Amino acid sequence: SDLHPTSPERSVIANLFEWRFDDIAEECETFLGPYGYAAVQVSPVLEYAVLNKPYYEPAAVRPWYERYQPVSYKIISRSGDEAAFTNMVDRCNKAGVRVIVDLVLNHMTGAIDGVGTGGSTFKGQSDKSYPGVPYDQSHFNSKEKCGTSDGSIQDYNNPSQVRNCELSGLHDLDNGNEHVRQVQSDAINRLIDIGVAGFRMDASKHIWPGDLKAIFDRVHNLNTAYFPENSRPILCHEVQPGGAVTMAEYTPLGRVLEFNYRSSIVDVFRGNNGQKLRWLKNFGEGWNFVKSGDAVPMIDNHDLQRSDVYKGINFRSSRLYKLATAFMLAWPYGVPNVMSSYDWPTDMQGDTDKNKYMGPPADDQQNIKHVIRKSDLSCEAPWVCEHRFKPIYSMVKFRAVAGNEPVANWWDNANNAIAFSRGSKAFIFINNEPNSITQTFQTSLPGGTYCDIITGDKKDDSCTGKTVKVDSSGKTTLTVDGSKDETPIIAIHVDAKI
Ligand code: LAG
Ligand code: CA
Repeated sequence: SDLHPTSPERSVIANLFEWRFDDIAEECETFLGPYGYAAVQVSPVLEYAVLNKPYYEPAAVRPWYERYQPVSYKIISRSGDEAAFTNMVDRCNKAGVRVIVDLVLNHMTGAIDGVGTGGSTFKGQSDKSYPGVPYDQSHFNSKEKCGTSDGSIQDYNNPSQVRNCELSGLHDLDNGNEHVRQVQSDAINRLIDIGVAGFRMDASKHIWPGDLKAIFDRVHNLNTAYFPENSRPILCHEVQPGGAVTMAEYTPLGRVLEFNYRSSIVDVFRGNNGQKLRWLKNFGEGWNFVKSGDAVPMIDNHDLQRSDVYKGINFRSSRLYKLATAFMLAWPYGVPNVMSSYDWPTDMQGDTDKNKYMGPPADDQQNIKHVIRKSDLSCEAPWVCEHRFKPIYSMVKFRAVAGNEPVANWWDNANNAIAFSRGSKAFIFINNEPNSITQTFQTSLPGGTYCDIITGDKKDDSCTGKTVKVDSSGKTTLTVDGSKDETPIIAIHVDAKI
């Protein structure tokens, strides 16, 4: 994929939400690289407000969302300082894993005064003053320019409000201002020169596409210590659905996170409104999603796992999460983003989790705790490490082996069981029915014995899980029990032939 031009078979992003830089570096070397991930997404790295007290909660725990309130463009965060960041980027690149940084250009803090993670003071309440950049009032969109009574976005059908007014009370930068463009492109260039490959563009919907273009027109090519000459950064724009602003306005500027893909996957796998897996046959552009080459599909992200705690599909519904992610990874569409989370104790009041603000696992000084990896490859709670779930990392490999091969041999039971091949390289059978199904399939794979990558690994000439026999005509008979199997999938590929 274009995500990884030098190893195009790699096409999956692991989103290590709130991880420390030193842990990410180790993860690149010991897991993401060896298991074939293309890139790691890193939480915002530029200085942001230290929020000691979440708005309704006197607890000492710092909320994750402070990272979305920038204070300056120095590289310093709860994940580590500039030296730790630079070290991580170097080690990840050398492990073949590209680094994508979550980048907040739309706004600074809300209406508070305080200190940032790097010690920069700021005044967002009395004034709009961020001396660490520096920014003053003149660099922000005024209430007059925004045009609403309180300066916040009130009408999502009005594109000017969406771009020029405040999102959740966060002071809205004028990205058309020359100084703003200059300091933002300078900050991006520092990240690029360190060796970053691209950005998850926070709140792109709230920035005029022309301003984003002007800023990125000033941005360097990627660092040639790691990337081919003339490589440009990959951008993954966040354009949430709803209102007048569309994803299509941003696809000329890079990829977009496909929110419609995600909501459709949730409906299909949860069976909402009678939806069925068999409808996935033409999933992707056939469902009016953006073009595959413009898309970053996902099942979950840090916002959705908090807003749709039990309605969405995430680690709290881990069986469904594995099924849906396995489908996403098997299906040739876009460059998928796999969320990797930490757990927190939810406190549901109706559909709302009162504890959704809770930041990452931290010690008494609020330093983020290290991730502890166990010998079975899982992580010690509360780190969840979805990207290390067996079916998920196995399907990352499946996707790499399948390469650009098209979907073939589609089969469905007219309901919630499906199967398909990727050319003659790989084959998957997913049974999301509450019962067992035995079926003979054409796989188009060469005859032989294969290791089912969901339950096992190929070790020398044997398999630690189920084996699958494919006859000389490419046929195989498989049983998957949707009521019993831990992950009701069988998946095989030519690299797992024994
Ligand atoms: C995003 N994408 O467009 C992020 O994915 C999302 O996580 C960010 O919101 C949002 N845009 C702004 O970058 C998060 C929290 C908000 C939080 C905000 C800033 O979901 O709840 O707002 O980050 O920290 C918080 C309070 C608000 C308050 C605001 C300003 O929750 O109640 O109005 O701060 O003080
Ligand atoms: Ca804006």
